[in-house]
Amino acid sequence: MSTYPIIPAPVTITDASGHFTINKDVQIVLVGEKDAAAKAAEQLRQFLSQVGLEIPFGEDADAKDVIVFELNPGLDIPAEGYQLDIEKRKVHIKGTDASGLYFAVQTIRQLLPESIEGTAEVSKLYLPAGSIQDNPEYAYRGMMLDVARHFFSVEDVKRVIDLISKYKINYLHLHLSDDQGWRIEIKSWPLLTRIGSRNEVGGGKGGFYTQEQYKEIVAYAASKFITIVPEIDMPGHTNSALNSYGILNPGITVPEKTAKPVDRGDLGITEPDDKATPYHTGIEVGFSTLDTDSPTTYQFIDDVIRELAEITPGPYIHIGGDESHVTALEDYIPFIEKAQAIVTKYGKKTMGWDEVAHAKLLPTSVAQFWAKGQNARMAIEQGSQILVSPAVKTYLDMQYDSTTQIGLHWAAYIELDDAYNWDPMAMDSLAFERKSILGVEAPLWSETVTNLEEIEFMTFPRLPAIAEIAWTPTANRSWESFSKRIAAHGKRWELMGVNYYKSPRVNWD
Ligand code: TNX
Repeated sequence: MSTYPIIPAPVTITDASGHFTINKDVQIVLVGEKDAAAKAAEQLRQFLSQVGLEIPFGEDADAKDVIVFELNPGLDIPAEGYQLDIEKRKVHIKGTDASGLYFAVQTIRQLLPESIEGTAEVSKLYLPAGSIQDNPEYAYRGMMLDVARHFFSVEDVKRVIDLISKYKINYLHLHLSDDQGWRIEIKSWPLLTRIGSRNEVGGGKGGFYTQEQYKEIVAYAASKFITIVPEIDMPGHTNSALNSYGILNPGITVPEKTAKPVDRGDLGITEPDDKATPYHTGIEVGFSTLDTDSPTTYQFIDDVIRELAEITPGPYIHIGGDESHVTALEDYIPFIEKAQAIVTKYGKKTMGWDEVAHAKLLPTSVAQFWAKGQNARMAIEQGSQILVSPAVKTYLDMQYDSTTQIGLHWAAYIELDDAYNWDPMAMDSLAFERKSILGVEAPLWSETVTNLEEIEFMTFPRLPAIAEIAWTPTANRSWESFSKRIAAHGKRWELMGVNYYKSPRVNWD
C-alpha cells in the first residue's frame, strides 16, 4: 500500500499482505448514520459501475466480502478524516463525517489500477491490504476559477469539480464578476446580465449563469463534497456593473484602446444611460470603481449579496477588494466595512483579497493573501485568519516557463516543483502561525485561458501539488516522492482525456 501513488499523501500508511477482491460477490454495508454514509458510498458505486462492477447494498457488516462505510461522530477521528482498513475479506471505512468517508473513497480510487479511469469493463479489481489513517492539515483546500475574464459553461465547471475533487479539494471559489463581465443573474438588477454579461476579454460574447444554473453547480459540487464560494469583486474590477448601471459610476473612464461601445438598442433597451461605461475587452486592471459615496451603491450591494446568499449554502461570500487603484484609501476602508456588514447581515462570513485588511475586519472574516505579506499580517493582528494563495506559488495562470503558450508571468514562472516546494507557514521572510491559516487556494485567472483544454493544461499537474500542501503534514511531504507519484496520475489523466502539462521535471513513462 505504501508504494501506491496516493495524492495527497496520507498521514499514516501501514502495509499488510494480501488483497481484497472487488467482484460481483461484494456488497456495501452502511453502519451508523446511514443516510450521510450513503452519499460517500454512492460515489464508490458510481465509478465501479462505470467499469461494469455493480455493487449492491447489503445489511450484514460482519459478513464476508463487504465494504463497510461507518459514519459515527463518536469515533476518535478528526473532521474530514478517515480510517481505512483493507483486509482479505473486508474493507472497513470509518469517519466522523460524510466528507471523511468521501475522501476515503478518493483514496480507494487511487489504490485501484489506472484502468478504472477509463470505461473498459472488468470482472474484478484488487485493493492492497493495509491501513490508512488520514485527515487534512488545513480545513480549506481550494481552487478558484475566474469565469469573468472568459466565461465557462456549467458543464465545464462540473468537469473541473470532478477533476479537483479527486485531490480532496473541498472549496471552489468562483470569481463571478470583473471589469470584462458579470456572470450571475441578479433578479433585482436585471441589466447586469442583459448588458454586463455580454462581453469577455477579446470582445467575445461572454455569458452568465442563471440562478437555477448556479444552484445546479452548487448542488453538483456538494455531491462531491465541495463548497462553492461566490465572489463579487468590488469596489474595483466593476466595469461590467458600470456598463449596466451608470448610476453606480462615479465618472471613470475605460482604457480607450480596449473600450467597445455597448449597443443598448440591439439589446432591446430603449432608455439611454449617459453614465454607463463601454465594455472593457482588454486585460488592464485597476481603473474602475463603484461610487463609494452613493447610497444607491449600498442598495445595489445589499440586493446582490442578499440574492447570492439565498442561493449559496456555503459559509463564505467573497467581496474581492483587490487592486482598487482609483478608490482613495479613505473611501475604500468604509466601503469594505459596509460590504462586510452586509455579508454579515445575510448570515455569511466575508472573504476578501489581502488589501481588505486595511479596513476593520471581523474575526470571522478571512483575508486571502495573494500579494502583500504586510496585509496578511494586518489581518492576523486583527484576529482574522488568512487563506494562503501567494501568486508566486499558487497562481495557476502563471506560465510554467518562457515557452508556455498561454498564461501570464508577472508574478513568476511556476514549474511543478516550484508549486510543490513551499510551506504556508514559512514563505521567504514571512512566518505565519498555524492557527492563523485557514487553508490554501490556487486561483486560475482567465485573461488568457479561453476553454476547458486550457483550464486543464494550467491546472494539471500543479493543482495536485497545491492540494498536497493543503492536506498533507509538512513532515510527510517530499518532492522526490511527489514527482514519482504524480507520474501515475498522468496515466489516469490520459484515460480521462485531461489535457495536462507534461512537466520536464517528472519522468512520465
Ligand atoms: C491579479 S490576484 C489580479 C487579477 C488578475 C491576476 C492575473 C488579484 C487579486 N488580482 O485581477 O486576473 O492578477 O494573474
